[in-house]
Amino acid sequence: MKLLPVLTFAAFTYGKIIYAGVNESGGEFTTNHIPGTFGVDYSFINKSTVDIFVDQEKINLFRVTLLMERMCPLSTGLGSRFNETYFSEFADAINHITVTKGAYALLDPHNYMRYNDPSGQPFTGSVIGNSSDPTAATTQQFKQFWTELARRFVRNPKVIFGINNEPHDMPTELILANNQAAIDGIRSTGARQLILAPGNGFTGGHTWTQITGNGDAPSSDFLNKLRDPLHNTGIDIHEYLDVDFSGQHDNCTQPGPENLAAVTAWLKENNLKAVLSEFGGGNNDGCRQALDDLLKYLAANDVWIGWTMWAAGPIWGTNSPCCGADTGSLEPGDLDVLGEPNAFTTIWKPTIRPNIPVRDLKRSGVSSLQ
Ligand SMILES: *[C@@H]1O[C@H](CO)[C@@H](O)[C@H](O)[C@H]1NC(C)=O
Ligand SMILES: *[C@@H]1O[C@H](CO)[C@@H](O)[C@H](O)[C@H]1NC(C)=O
Ligand SMILES: *[C@@H]1O[C@H](CO)[C@@H](O)[C@H](O)[C@H]1NC(C)=O
Ligand SMILES: *[C@@H]1O[C@H](CO)[C@@H](O)[C@H](O)[C@H]1NC(C)=O
Ligand SMILES: CC(=O)N[C@H]1CO[C@H](CO)[C@@H](O)[C@@H]1O
Repeated sequence: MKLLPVLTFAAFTYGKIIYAGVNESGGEFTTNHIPGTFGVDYSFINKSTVDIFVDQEKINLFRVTLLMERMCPLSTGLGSRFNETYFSEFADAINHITVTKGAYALLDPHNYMRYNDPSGQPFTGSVIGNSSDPTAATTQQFKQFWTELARRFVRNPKVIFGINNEPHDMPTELILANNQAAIDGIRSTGARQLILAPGNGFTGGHTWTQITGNGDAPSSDFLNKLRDPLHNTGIDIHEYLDVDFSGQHDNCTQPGPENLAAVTAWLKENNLKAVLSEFGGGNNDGCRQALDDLLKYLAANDVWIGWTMWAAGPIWGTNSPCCGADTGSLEPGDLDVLGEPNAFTTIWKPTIRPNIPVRDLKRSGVSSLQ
């Protein structure tokens, strides 16, 4: 992909990142203890943290994780019957972000498009819609789940519906079918908000146009076939910068811009937009440079409308959500495992903060692609 050096009409929309923020991870923690105890096994946000990010960092988007086995207990299965306790804890977090603070919240069922055994995520649990697996939740049940979740937020313009976190190792046709069912369910409620749809291969940007898993078709073959009557659905992409794209190594050896070139071209060809809803890098100069390159690339290509970095969250403690022990989380005030300042100080402040387009960010109105 080459940027045209000439001034065209497109040049005026150059750099239109309208969402910037952080993952709030915790609602999905301790997957071997379901339902678990709020505040111990899982928790959604620390409200003070959200306040810091909105008031001081001026971001406008939080991606908030939930676990579908907690929202829909196994005893009643995936669908429209919610655990009202878990829902109210989740809704309290979403309302703090959206109503109290006026930011946008990306609802993220953190389930890898699987349901019934999250204990060994990302690999356990039946693939949703696997008709050869009698214990699998059906695509129809997934639609009922999304219909119910959307119904409960239909009057909140500041939510964004993230269909699911990181599908992988399943037929790409089935990801399309499950995504379409979710879109149909959401729109059946009258909800008009932005929807983000994931692809295969952990929704990785670098493999978007390639076969992943054991011969699963490229996401690019199918994800351009989604139908949304409101034309308010975008693509949800993840991209880490370490050797195997896992976000588990200290060093950034993957060039973000080159690795995203093919998906960027595909988005342009198909007139689609995308949000990079997970990315990260470690606490070293190489990663700080690589992260800066990545965010500048997103800003320079107007098919990218937003990003959320992985991850803040109230119960990471000294753990590193990403990229080496000395990285730590993005939760302000927490330390890393060495007792040193975490990524909020060492990575966010020097590298991410200067890339937040504070004046361009969307602050009001129904979540949308522009
Ligand atoms: C929430 O964040 C604030 C500000 O960083 C901190 O003082 C407080 O201890 C945190 N609360 C919990 C329960 O982690
Ligand atoms: C609902 O969630 C609460 C809070 O996690 C939990 O205590 C309760 O056992 C759950 N109920 C069911 C049926 O899973
Ligand atoms: C679907 O279920 C069958 C039977 O359990 C299993 O062999 C197959 O691997 C499953 N497919 C996927 C994509 O998980
Ligand atoms: C990471 O990069 C540093 C600095 O270039 C280097 O010294 C170190 O060996 C690298 N670590 C790994 C695991 O490659
Ligand atoms: C790269 C990274 O940190 N990924 C994490 C995403 O979040 C889940 C838990 O929700 C972790 O298991 C992953 O390691």
